[in-house]
Formats: sequence, C-alpha cells, structure tokens
Amino acid sequence: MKENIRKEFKNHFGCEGTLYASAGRINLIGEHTDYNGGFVFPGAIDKVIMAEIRPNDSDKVRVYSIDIDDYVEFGLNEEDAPKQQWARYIFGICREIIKRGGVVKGFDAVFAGNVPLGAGLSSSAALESCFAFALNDLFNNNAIDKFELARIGQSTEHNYCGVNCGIMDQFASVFGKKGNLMRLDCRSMEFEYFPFNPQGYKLVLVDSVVKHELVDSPYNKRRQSCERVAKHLGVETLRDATKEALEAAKSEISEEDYSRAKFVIEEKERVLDVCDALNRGDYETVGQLMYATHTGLSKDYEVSCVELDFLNDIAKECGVTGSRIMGGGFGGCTINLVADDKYDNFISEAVKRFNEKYGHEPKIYDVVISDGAHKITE
Ligand code: GAF
Repeated sequence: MKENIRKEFKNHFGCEGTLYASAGRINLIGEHTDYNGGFVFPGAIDKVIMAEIRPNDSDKVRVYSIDIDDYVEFGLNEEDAPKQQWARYIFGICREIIKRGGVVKGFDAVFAGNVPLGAGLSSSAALESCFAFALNDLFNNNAIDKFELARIGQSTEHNYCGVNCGIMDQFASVFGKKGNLMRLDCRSMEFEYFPFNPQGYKLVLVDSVVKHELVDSPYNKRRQSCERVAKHLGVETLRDATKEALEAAKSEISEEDYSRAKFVIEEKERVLDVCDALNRGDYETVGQLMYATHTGLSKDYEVSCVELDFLNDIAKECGVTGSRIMGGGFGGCTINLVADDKYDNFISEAVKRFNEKYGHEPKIYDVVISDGAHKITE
C-alpha cells in the first residue's frame, strides 16, 4: 500500500510528501454506550487508512483516493464543501480544525486503505483520524491534544456526514496501542490501557459482508430513544440511570424506548464485569457476557439482522467461548473469542453454512491489536 501511495503521489503531484496512517477498530464489549456516557472497550487493529500529504502553498486542497479512483479539489471555506461523501470526511476535518482556531492551509494528498468498508470496523474514523493527526503535525506543531483530535473526527461525522455518533471509534483510532485494549469512561473521558493477549484463545471477526441500508438513520433514532428516556428519568445520560428507575417508569415511556434503555443500562455493567473477568483470566465469563450483549443488541436494541444472528448461532453450536455483533449494527461483523482448539472447525463451519444459506462466503479477519494514528517515518 505504501509503495502504491508513493507512486500515485508522485504521478499526481510530481514530488514527495509525508506518510501518515490511522487504524480501524474492534470493540470487545460496550456497544452503543459511548453516546450514553457509559464505558467502551475498544482497540485499534492492523487495518489502516494511509495518506501521503504535502502542503502546497495555495488555499486549495487536492486529494486523490486510490481505492475509489476519484480526485477532488476544494477550498477551505464552509461553502466549498465537496459533494463526494469520501471527500466530505476530509473537508470536515479541515473545517473542524479551523473552527477550533487551528491552522489548515492548502495541501495535496493521496490515500488508500485496507479497512473493509461497511464491516463495522470504522473505516470512516480511520480516515478522519489519519487526516486530523496529519494536519495537526503539518500545520499546528502538534498543539492540538489527542482527545481534541478524536472530537474533531466525531464533529465531522455530526456536522458533515449526518451520523450522531459517540466518541469510541475516533478515540480508538487516535489512542490505539499495539497489544492493548482500552477501557474508556465516556463520561469522564478517563481511560486505561489493558494488555490483551488471551493465552489459548484467538479473537476473530466474521464479516457477513451484509450492509442493510435502513431508511431514517436508525443509528440516530437509537440515540434519540436513549436521550428521551434519560430526560424522562431526570438524568443527564443513561449512564446515571438505574434498572430500578427504568422499571418504575416503564408504563410512562414507549415499549421501544424502554427496550433501548434496558439494553444500555445492562451493557454498561457488562463492560465492567468483562474487565474484572479479564483481570482474573476468566475468559469463560468474558464469553458469556459477549453472548449476552449479542442477545441485547438483537432483541432489545434491534440493531442485528438475520445474517448476524445466524453467525452467532453457529458460534454457539461450535462451542465458541464468546460471540456477538460488533459496532453500530445493521450488518457488518461478529467478533468471536475462540479457544485455539475450536478455531479451525468454527471457521470452516461458519464459511460453509453461511455460504449455503446466503449464497456468499463471509470474510474472516484475525484480530491483531495495533497502534493508532501515527506518522510513518521509515
Ligand atoms: C458506531 C459509532 F460510530 C460509535 O460511536 C458507537 O456508538 C458504535 O457505533 C456502537 O457502539 O460505530
């Protein structure tokens, strides 16, 4: 990928720039908790967006996307927003830095990536974090702190891409550290690195390669449900809501809002329970909690789909320790904690049976927990 980017940069701009990369992410547990002030437990992975960038002494940004084979030029004022969705991510990053008083001048860039799109691995956060990190380095002397870089990515999603996401994906992409998961408290923004190397187990993603485009932005609707319930219970976010308070209010809110809030309140506890279990080396408990998350995401939060429920069932039948849908939902991957001796059978069964039922094979990605945003120096 690096060589290809270098070659294309030279072709387009006739010189050399600096290379930067940022990663996609997994999340062991803690789904849809970030925008509710709860806990998440993500890590960056070895799938990245990489960009070569060089200031060009103009007020124009010129970018070529190798994977989409598309070239865009835009200015840095609000009215210059490009139409192409992929370019809006980069435009959004520039604008959000400028809005915060940071500096962005014209630059040339070529980028490519190997984060699968639509798989729930947050290719968009990888793109945002790569450019936010690079523009901080090139124009701001790295004066913008890393949390702000993550927020710049999040605001880009809110203001330029229509997704009212939480902070998890951008946080993971910016702060990721090789071999470590991170437990982030999304209310206080305190976090802790957790070395993750489960002896005798593997983490593997099974990508359904299914993306259900649902109308009316179902992600934003889930968030609205949570906010309605929090307001009703008189708390700032569901992080501060209890099961008892929710039960007491059950008849006053819609059934749907009740189910959404029930999942979130249970999920925030599960993250803490997983951390305790990991500290004891108790992977069986970690796995059971992952299955519980899947059930909640499927039945209460309703962000699963038949294909992912099917993969979850296969995992159970193959004796996989833990399995669940990962990320925002409505398609994408399951994340699976598999004992070494069950791995081969699980993968071959999942591939065979999924293909028989849905007519295409799922993709398999072994998880390698890696570094987040960085400059490539060699
Ligand atoms: C998506 C969002 F971008 C995250 O903020 C998070 O809410 C996640 O869905 C669900 O946990 O990836």
